[in-house]
Amino acid sequence: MNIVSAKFLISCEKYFQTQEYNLGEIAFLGRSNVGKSSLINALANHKGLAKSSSTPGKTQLINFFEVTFADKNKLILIDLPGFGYARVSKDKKAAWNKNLNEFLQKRKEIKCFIHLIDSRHDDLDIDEGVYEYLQYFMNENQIYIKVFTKIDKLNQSEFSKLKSKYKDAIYVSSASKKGIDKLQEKIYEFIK
Ligand SMILES: Nc1nc2c(ncn2[C@@H]2O[C@H](COP(=O)(O)OP(=O)(O)OP(=O)(O)O)[C@@H](O)[C@H]2O)c(=O)[nH]1
Ligand SMILES: [Mg+2]
Repeated sequence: MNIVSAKFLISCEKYFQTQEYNLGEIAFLGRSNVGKSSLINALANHKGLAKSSSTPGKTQLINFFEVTFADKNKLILIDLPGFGYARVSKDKKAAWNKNLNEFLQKRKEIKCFIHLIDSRHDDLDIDEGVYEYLQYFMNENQIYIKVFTKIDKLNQSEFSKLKSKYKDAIYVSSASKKGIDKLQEKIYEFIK
């Protein structure tokens, strides 16, 4: 099912500033520069909806977007600040971590946590333990999906190797649009 329209709703710094929408929500998380904002734009087929940049640390707030599928069903996509962004002060980093942590734990409307991993670097320390961290507070209505990004950067043999290593993952390129339809189908399952 295709997404036919998308709109920005709100940016928040922390959980208590968020609003209720009574829609299923999908959260995109992963390290800075992995391609979260670009993936939201590719899914929504809307360039410039979420702000992306080649400089890490672009997304600094929790951003809510509403997308509408061809059959009029709607979902919320949530773009998050990347973790591991180093070029801010220690205090700011600690505050971000606290805000992000609280948001992920309390926002029970999130039906799906999409963990983005750069397909060229599937073994970074920063991605280790993300699943375990989420498991501490996820409930039975929430699921976790690994999505490998930037697959346009892999050659055929690298791609085959990665695919055989993570059989349940989804593989996408926001640049070539490969795998975007598959991810659209997957998130459509979380319509309320
Ligand atoms: N080749 C290629 N580049 C991509 C792809 N997706 C994103 N990029 C590039 O990667 C860079 C980072 O993309 P963003 O979408 O801003 O990444 P982000 O995860 O939102 O980063 P933060 O907001 O800093 O956490 C940009 O230069 C994008 O153009 C992709 O599928 N292929
Ligand atoms: Mg971003």
